[in-house]
Amino acid sequence: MVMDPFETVSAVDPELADVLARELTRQNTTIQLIASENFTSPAVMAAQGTVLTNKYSEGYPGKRYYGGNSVVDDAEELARQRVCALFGADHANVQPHSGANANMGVYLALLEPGDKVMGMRLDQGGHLTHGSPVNFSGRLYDFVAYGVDEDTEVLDYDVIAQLARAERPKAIIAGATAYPRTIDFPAFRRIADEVGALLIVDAAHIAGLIAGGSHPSPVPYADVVTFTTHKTLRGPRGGAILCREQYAKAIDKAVFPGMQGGPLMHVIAAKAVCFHEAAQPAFAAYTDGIVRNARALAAALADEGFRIVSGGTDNHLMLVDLRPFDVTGKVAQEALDRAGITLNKNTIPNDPESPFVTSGLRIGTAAVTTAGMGEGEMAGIASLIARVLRATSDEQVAAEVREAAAQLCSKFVPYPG
Ligand code: DSN
Repeated sequence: MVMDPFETVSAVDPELADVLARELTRQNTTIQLIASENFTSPAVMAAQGTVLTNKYSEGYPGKRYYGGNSVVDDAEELARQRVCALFGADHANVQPHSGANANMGVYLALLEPGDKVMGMRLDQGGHLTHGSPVNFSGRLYDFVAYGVDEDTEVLDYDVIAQLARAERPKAIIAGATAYPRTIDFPAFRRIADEVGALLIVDAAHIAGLIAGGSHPSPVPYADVVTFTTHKTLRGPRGGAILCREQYAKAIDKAVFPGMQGGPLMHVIAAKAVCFHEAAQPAFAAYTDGIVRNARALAAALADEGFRIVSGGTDNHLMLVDLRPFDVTGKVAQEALDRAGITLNKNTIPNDPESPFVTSGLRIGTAAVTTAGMGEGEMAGIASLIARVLRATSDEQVAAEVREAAAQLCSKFVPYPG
C-alpha cells in the first residue's frame, strides 16, 4: 500500500513522472505566496493515492445506489463527523468537488432561478460564484453587488444594510477571495434578519483560520457555510458545506443527485485526514503563525514603500497597491515568477486597470508558514519583492533574487526527500 509515487509513476510513465518531479522541485525551491494555496501534509496526499479512487458511491453513507460501499461509508462518515465537530455545525456535506461546486449546490438547494441575491463585487474581493456575469451564478440569479468603502477600503456594514433594505434579496453571500480584514458575521446576520434574507457565508479562504481560532466563526450566524479544504485548512483540493439541520436534506439532494455524480471517495478520505489534523492543538499555533506572518509581511512591504490596501491585514492575506512602484500587477507577477517568487496579480478596490493587468498583488502567508518560516523571514521576502519590482526587466536582479529565494527555501523545504 505504501508506494513512492514518483517511482511508481516513473516505472510506467517516465514522461509524466518528470513533470511531477519538476513541480516538486518548483514547490521546494521557490517562495509560494499565493493566498489560496498551501502545502498539504504527506498523510493528506497519501490518502488520495489509495484504492478509494476505485469506488463508485453515488448517494450518502447507508444510502448508496451501488453495492460494496460499507467500507467507504466509514470514510465519509468520519469526514462528516469530524468537520461538524471542528466547526460546531449541525450538518455537513463533504462531497462538493470544489468551492464553486459547494456554492452551486447551496444555490440549487435554497434559491430559484431569477431570485435576487447580494454578493461581494469580484473586483473588490468577491468570487466568480458570487454573481459574476460570466459565471452560472450571474446568469441564473439576479445578483446585486456590494463593495468596500472608497476611502477605508473595508466593508461598511451600514451601506450594505441600506442596499439590502432597498433590494430585499432572498440571500446574502458574505465571504471573499481577496479581503484582508476580519468579516463581521454578526453584522451580516443582523442585516439578513432585517430584510428576511438567508445568510450564506463562503469561508473558502478563512476556513483554516476559523478552525484554528484565528478568525471569528460564521457558523453560529450563517444558515449555510461553504468552504474549500485546500487553502488555509491545508487539506486536499475540494469543497464542503456546513448547514443548519433544517437545510440538510435540501443541500444533500442538491449536491447529489442535483449537480454531481459519484463522489471522489479518495478525496473525501483525505478531507477526513485534514479535519483530524486541523483539530489538533498544533493547528491553532499554525494559524496564529499565518496571521502573524501576514502582519509582518504587510508591515515590511509598507516599509519598502508599497501601499497596503486598507492599511494592513487581519488574516492570511494582503493586497498590495503597486502604483507607487509604477508597475502593473501583470508585469509584477511575471517578474517575480522569473525571480522565484510565486504570487498573483489582483485588482485592488477601484482599480483603474483591467482584471488581466491590475494595479495590485495578492499575497498570502499560509504556505510559507507551513514550510516553517516566521516573522523574521517575512522581512527578507519583502525586500526580495521590492528589489525585483524596482527593476522588473533586469535579468541580473531576477537571477540574484532567484538564488536568494532558493537559499531561503533550502532552510524551509516543504517536502524534503
Ligand atoms: N481561485 C481561488 C483563489 O485564488 O482565491 C478562488 O476560487
